[in-house]
Amino acid sequence: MGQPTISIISVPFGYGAGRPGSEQGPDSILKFGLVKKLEQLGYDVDAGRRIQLPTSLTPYPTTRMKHVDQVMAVCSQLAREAASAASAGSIPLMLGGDHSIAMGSLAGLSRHYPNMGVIWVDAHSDLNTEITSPSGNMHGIPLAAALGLTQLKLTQILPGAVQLKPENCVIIGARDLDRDEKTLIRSRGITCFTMYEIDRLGIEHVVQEALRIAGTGTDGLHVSFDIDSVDPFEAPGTGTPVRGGLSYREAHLAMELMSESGLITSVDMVEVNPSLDRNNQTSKLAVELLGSLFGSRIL
Ligand code: HAR
Ligand code: MN
Ligand code: MN
Ligand code: MN
Repeated sequence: MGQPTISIISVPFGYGAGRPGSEQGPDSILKFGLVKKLEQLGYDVDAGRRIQLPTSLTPYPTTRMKHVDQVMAVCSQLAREAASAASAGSIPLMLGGDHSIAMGSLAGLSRHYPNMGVIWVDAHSDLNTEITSPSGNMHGIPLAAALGLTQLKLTQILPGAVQLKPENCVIIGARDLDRDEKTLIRSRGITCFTMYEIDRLGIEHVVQEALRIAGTGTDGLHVSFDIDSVDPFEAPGTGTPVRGGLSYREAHLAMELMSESGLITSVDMVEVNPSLDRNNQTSKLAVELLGSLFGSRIL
Protein backbone atom coordinates (compact mmCIF):
# COMPACT_ATOMS: atom_id res chain seq x y z
CA MET A 1 0.00 0.00 0.00
CA GLY A 2 1.35 3.42 -0.94
CA GLN A 3 1.36 6.57 1.11
CA PRO A 4 -2.01 8.17 1.84
CA THR A 5 -3.03 11.43 0.20
CA ILE A 6 -2.43 14.63 2.16
CA SER A 7 -5.23 17.18 1.73
CA ILE A 8 -3.89 20.65 2.42
CA ILE A 9 -6.63 23.04 3.55
CA SER A 10 -5.52 26.70 3.47
CA VAL A 11 -7.23 28.89 6.06
CA PRO A 12 -6.11 32.49 5.46
CA PHE A 13 -7.86 33.87 8.52
CA GLY A 14 -6.35 35.97 11.32
CA TYR A 15 -9.25 37.72 13.09
CA GLY A 16 -8.93 35.35 16.06
CA ALA A 17 -5.55 36.86 16.94
CA GLY A 18 -4.89 40.20 18.56
CA ARG A 19 -2.82 41.50 15.64
CA PRO A 20 -3.04 41.00 11.86
CA GLY A 21 -0.74 38.97 9.65
CA SER A 22 -1.42 35.30 10.34
CA GLU A 23 -3.92 35.31 7.44
CA GLN A 24 -0.82 35.39 5.21
CA GLY A 25 0.44 32.14 6.76
CA PRO A 26 -0.91 29.57 4.28
CA ASP A 27 0.34 31.31 1.14
CA SER A 28 3.74 31.86 2.68
CA ILE A 29 4.11 28.24 3.82
CA LEU A 30 3.07 27.06 0.35
CA LYS A 31 5.45 29.52 -1.31
CA PHE A 32 8.39 28.01 0.56
CA GLY A 33 7.87 24.60 -0.95
CA LEU A 34 5.54 22.57 1.22
CA VAL A 35 3.87 20.70 -1.64
CA LYS A 36 7.16 19.76 -3.29
CA LYS A 37 8.58 18.57 0.04
CA LEU A 38 5.59 16.31 0.71
CA GLU A 39 5.62 14.96 -2.84
CA GLN A 40 9.31 14.13 -2.49
CA LEU A 41 8.37 12.11 0.58
CA GLY A 42 6.09 10.03 -1.62
CA TYR A 43 2.68 11.48 -0.87
CA ASP A 44 -0.06 12.45 -3.27
CA VAL A 45 -0.86 16.03 -2.32
CA ASP A 46 -4.17 17.78 -2.89
CA ALA A 47 -3.49 21.46 -2.21
CA GLY A 48 -6.63 22.87 -3.78
CA ARG A 49 -8.82 23.42 -0.74
CA ARG A 50 -9.04 27.00 0.54
CA ILE A 51 -11.44 28.47 3.10
CA GLN A 52 -12.62 32.04 2.55
CA LEU A 53 -14.58 34.32 4.83
CA PRO A 54 -18.14 34.45 3.43
CA THR A 55 -19.58 37.86 2.56
CA SER A 56 -22.72 37.39 4.66
CA LEU A 57 -22.38 36.23 8.23
CA THR A 58 -24.85 34.76 10.72
CA PRO A 59 -24.68 36.94 13.83
CA TYR A 60 -23.84 35.05 17.01
CA PRO A 61 -24.73 36.26 20.51
CA THR A 62 -22.42 39.09 21.47
CA THR A 63 -19.90 38.36 24.19
CA ARG A 64 -16.66 40.04 25.23
CA MET A 65 -14.97 37.94 22.58
CA LYS A 66 -13.87 39.60 19.33
CA HIS A 67 -14.97 38.61 15.79
CA VAL A 68 -17.04 35.63 16.93
CA ASP A 69 -19.23 35.66 13.79
CA GLN A 70 -16.19 35.60 11.51
CA VAL A 71 -14.50 32.82 13.48
CA MET A 72 -17.65 30.70 13.45
CA ALA A 73 -18.20 31.17 9.71
CA VAL A 74 -14.66 30.16 8.86
CA CYS A 75 -14.68 27.25 11.31
CA SER A 76 -17.97 25.91 9.89
CA GLN A 77 -16.57 25.84 6.38
CA LEU A 78 -13.28 24.36 7.54
CA ALA A 79 -15.11 21.69 9.55
CA ARG A 80 -16.93 20.52 6.40
CA GLU A 81 -13.72 20.41 4.39
CA ALA A 82 -11.79 18.58 7.11
CA ALA A 83 -14.60 16.05 7.57
CA SER A 84 -14.83 15.40 3.84
CA ALA A 85 -11.05 15.00 3.48
CA ALA A 86 -10.91 12.57 6.42
CA SER A 87 -13.90 10.59 5.08
CA ALA A 88 -12.14 10.29 1.73
CA GLY A 89 -9.27 8.56 3.56
CA SER A 90 -6.71 11.33 3.28
CA ILE A 91 -4.74 13.17 5.95
CA PRO A 92 -6.14 16.68 6.43
CA LEU A 93 -3.37 19.30 6.91
CA MET A 94 -4.76 22.68 7.94
CA LEU A 95 -2.57 25.72 7.32
CA GLY A 96 -3.52 28.72 9.47
CA GLY A 97 -4.28 31.31 10.15
CA ASP A 98 -4.55 31.90 13.84
CA HIS A 99 -5.28 29.10 16.30
CA SER A 100 -9.04 29.80 16.47
CA ILE A 101 -9.33 27.74 13.27
CA ALA A 102 -8.55 24.61 15.30
CA MET A 103 -12.18 24.68 16.46
CA GLY A 104 -13.14 24.07 12.83
CA SER A 105 -10.56 21.32 12.42
CA LEU A 106 -11.66 19.54 15.57
CA ALA A 107 -15.39 19.93 14.87
CA GLY A 108 -14.95 18.36 11.44
CA LEU A 109 -12.45 15.67 12.35
CA SER A 110 -14.41 14.58 15.43
CA ARG A 111 -17.30 13.55 13.23
CA HIS A 112 -15.02 11.06 11.51
CA TYR A 113 -12.99 10.19 14.64
CA PRO A 114 -15.49 10.46 17.52
CA ASN A 115 -12.91 9.25 20.06
CA MET A 116 -10.00 11.36 18.86
CA GLY A 117 -6.79 12.15 20.72
CA VAL A 118 -5.11 15.55 20.41
CA ILE A 119 -1.51 16.67 20.98
CA TRP A 120 -1.52 20.46 21.40
CA VAL A 121 2.00 21.85 20.88
CA ASP A 122 1.92 25.48 22.03
CA ALA A 123 3.49 28.08 24.32
CA HIS A 124 -0.09 28.63 25.53
CA SER A 125 -2.81 26.20 26.57
CA ASP A 126 -5.67 27.97 24.73
CA LEU A 127 -7.97 26.96 27.58
CA ASN A 128 -9.67 30.28 28.23
CA THR A 129 -13.45 30.64 28.05
CA GLU A 130 -15.65 33.59 27.13
CA ILE A 131 -15.65 34.36 30.85
CA THR A 132 -11.96 33.94 31.68
CA SER A 133 -10.31 35.30 28.52
CA PRO A 134 -8.08 38.24 29.48
CA SER A 135 -7.87 39.50 25.88
CA GLY A 136 -11.12 38.63 24.13
CA ASN A 137 -9.04 37.03 21.39
CA MET A 138 -10.64 33.87 20.02
CA HIS A 139 -7.30 32.11 19.49
CA GLY A 140 -7.07 31.83 23.28
CA ILE A 141 -10.11 29.50 23.59
CA PRO A 142 -10.03 26.66 21.01
CA LEU A 143 -8.88 23.85 23.30
CA ALA A 144 -11.46 24.80 25.93
CA ALA A 145 -14.11 24.84 23.20
CA ALA A 146 -13.08 21.39 21.96
CA LEU A 147 -13.42 20.07 25.53
CA GLY A 148 -16.92 21.54 25.82
CA LEU A 149 -15.93 24.14 28.43
CA THR A 150 -17.02 27.28 26.52
CA GLN A 151 -20.51 28.63 25.83
CA LEU A 152 -19.72 28.15 22.17
CA LYS A 153 -20.11 24.46 21.28
CA LEU A 154 -18.47 22.44 18.52
CA THR A 155 -21.94 21.32 17.40
CA GLN A 156 -22.72 24.98 16.52
CA ILE A 157 -19.79 24.77 14.12
CA LEU A 158 -20.80 21.41 12.66
CA PRO A 159 -23.81 19.29 13.64
CA GLY A 160 -22.60 15.89 14.78
CA ALA A 161 -19.27 17.16 16.09
CA VAL A 162 -18.05 15.36 19.21
CA GLN A 163 -16.28 16.86 22.22
CA LEU A 164 -12.74 15.89 23.06
CA LYS A 165 -12.21 13.95 26.29
CA PRO A 166 -9.69 15.55 28.67
CA GLU A 167 -7.89 12.22 29.18
CA ASN A 168 -7.17 12.07 25.44
CA CYS A 169 -5.63 15.52 25.29
CA VAL A 170 -1.97 16.43 25.90
CA ILE A 171 -0.34 19.87 25.84
CA ILE A 172 3.39 20.18 25.06
CA GLY A 173 5.57 23.30 25.36
CA ALA A 174 3.41 25.48 27.62
CA ARG A 175 5.09 28.44 29.33
CA ASP A 176 2.50 31.24 29.36
CA LEU A 177 -0.64 30.12 31.17
CA ASP A 178 -3.36 32.31 32.64
CA ARG A 179 -4.50 31.62 36.19
CA ASP A 180 -7.86 30.12 35.22
CA GLU A 181 -6.18 27.93 32.60
CA LYS A 182 -3.93 26.47 35.29
CA THR A 183 -6.97 25.75 37.43
CA LEU A 184 -8.70 23.98 34.53
CA ILE A 185 -5.67 21.86 33.69
CA ARG A 186 -5.58 20.61 37.29
CA SER A 187 -9.32 20.19 37.82
CA ARG A 188 -9.95 18.41 34.49
CA GLY A 189 -6.86 16.23 34.65
CA ILE A 190 -5.43 17.43 31.34
CA THR A 191 -1.85 16.28 30.79
CA CYS A 192 0.33 19.33 30.32
CA PHE A 193 4.06 19.00 29.69
CA THR A 194 5.31 22.52 30.31
CA MET A 195 8.83 23.65 29.37
CA TYR A 196 9.80 22.70 32.93
CA GLU A 197 8.93 19.03 32.28
CA ILE A 198 10.64 19.17 28.90
CA ASP A 199 13.81 20.52 30.54
CA ARG A 200 13.72 17.85 33.23
CA LEU A 201 12.50 14.78 31.35
CA GLY A 202 13.71 15.54 27.83
CA ILE A 203 11.59 16.00 24.73
CA GLU A 204 11.86 12.33 23.71
CA HIS A 205 10.28 11.07 26.93
CA VAL A 206 7.64 13.79 26.84
CA VAL A 207 6.57 13.04 23.26
CA GLN A 208 6.50 9.26 23.83
CA GLU A 209 4.27 9.83 26.86
CA ALA A 210 2.05 12.16 24.85
CA LEU A 211 1.71 9.55 22.11
CA ARG A 212 0.83 6.90 24.68
CA ILE A 213 -1.76 9.06 26.45
CA ALA A 214 -3.43 10.60 23.39
CA GLY A 215 -2.84 7.63 21.09
CA THR A 216 -4.08 4.77 23.28
CA GLY A 217 -7.75 3.88 23.09
CA THR A 218 -8.42 6.62 20.55
CA ASP A 219 -9.53 6.28 16.93
CA GLY A 220 -7.49 9.13 15.45
CA LEU A 221 -4.68 11.41 16.59
CA HIS A 222 -4.62 15.10 15.69
CA VAL A 223 -1.53 17.30 16.12
CA SER A 224 -2.34 20.98 16.58
CA PHE A 225 1.01 22.72 16.18
CA ASP A 226 1.18 26.40 17.16
CA ILE A 227 4.50 27.70 15.82
CA ASP A 228 4.87 29.86 18.96
CA SER A 229 5.75 26.63 20.78
CA VAL A 230 9.18 27.01 19.19
CA ASP A 231 11.57 29.52 20.75
CA PRO A 232 11.24 33.02 19.20
CA PHE A 233 14.95 32.82 18.33
CA GLU A 234 13.98 30.22 15.71
CA ALA A 235 10.39 31.32 15.08
CA PRO A 236 10.13 35.11 15.35
CA GLY A 237 7.25 35.37 12.88
CA THR A 238 4.34 34.85 15.25
CA GLY A 239 1.91 37.16 17.04
CA THR A 240 2.46 36.16 20.67
CA PRO A 241 6.09 35.06 21.02
CA VAL A 242 7.23 33.79 24.43
CA ARG A 243 10.86 33.23 25.40
CA GLY A 244 12.11 29.85 26.58
CA GLY A 245 10.50 27.64 23.96
CA LEU A 246 11.39 24.47 22.07
CA SER A 247 14.80 24.51 20.46
CA TYR A 248 15.19 23.83 16.76
CA ARG A 249 16.13 20.21 17.38
CA GLU A 250 13.54 19.64 20.10
CA ALA A 251 10.83 20.75 17.67
CA HIS A 252 12.16 18.52 14.91
CA LEU A 253 12.61 15.52 17.22
CA ALA A 254 9.03 15.93 18.44
CA MET A 255 7.85 15.78 14.82
CA GLU A 256 10.14 12.85 13.97
CA LEU A 257 8.85 10.82 16.92
CA MET A 258 5.23 11.57 16.09
CA SER A 259 5.93 10.53 12.51
CA GLU A 260 7.56 7.25 13.59
CA SER A 261 4.53 6.41 15.73
CA GLY A 262 2.43 6.05 12.59
CA LEU A 263 -0.54 7.31 14.62
CA ILE A 264 -1.05 10.82 13.26
CA THR A 265 -4.25 11.22 11.25
CA SER A 266 -4.50 15.04 10.89
CA VAL A 267 -2.49 18.21 11.54
CA ASP A 268 -2.89 21.96 12.10
CA MET A 269 0.07 24.29 11.52
CA VAL A 270 -0.97 27.69 12.88
CA GLU A 271 0.11 31.18 14.01
CA VAL A 272 2.79 31.69 11.36
CA ASN A 273 2.72 35.48 10.83
CA PRO A 274 4.81 36.47 7.78
CA SER A 275 4.42 40.20 8.50
CA LEU A 276 6.39 39.75 11.75
CA ASP A 277 8.94 37.33 10.33
CA ARG A 278 12.68 37.76 9.78
CA ASN A 279 13.87 36.62 6.31
CA ASN A 280 10.91 34.22 6.08
CA GLN A 281 12.65 32.09 8.71
CA THR A 282 9.39 31.07 10.40
CA SER A 283 7.57 30.04 7.21
CA LYS A 284 10.60 28.00 6.18
CA LEU A 285 10.72 26.38 9.61
CA ALA A 286 7.04 25.43 9.35
CA VAL A 287 7.75 23.69 6.02
CA GLU A 288 10.73 21.84 7.50
CA LEU A 289 8.82 20.75 10.59
CA LEU A 290 5.94 19.42 8.48
CA GLY A 291 8.57 17.54 6.48
CA SER A 292 9.77 15.85 9.66
CA LEU A 293 6.20 15.07 10.72
CA PHE A 294 5.57 13.38 7.38
CA GLY A 295 8.71 11.25 7.35
CA SER A 296 11.73 13.33 6.31
CA ARG A 297 14.85 11.98 8.02
CA ILE A 298 18.44 13.23 8.34
CA LEU A 299 19.90 9.94 7.08
N1 HAR B 1 -3.85 33.26 27.03
C1 HAR B 1 -3.92 34.50 26.30
C2 HAR B 1 -5.33 34.81 25.85
O1 HAR B 1 -6.24 34.06 26.05
C3 HAR B 1 -2.99 34.47 25.14
C4 HAR B 1 -3.34 33.54 24.03
C5 HAR B 1 -2.22 33.55 23.10
N2 HAR B 1 -2.39 33.21 21.84
C6 HAR B 1 -1.99 32.21 21.06
N3 HAR B 1 -2.54 31.04 21.30
N4 HAR B 1 -1.16 32.35 20.24
O2 HAR B 1 -1.80 29.97 21.54
O3 HAR B 1 -5.56 35.84 25.26
MN1 MN C 1 -2.33 28.41 20.28
MN1 MN D 1 0.34 29.99 21.26
MN1 MN E 1 -6.03 7.76 26.23
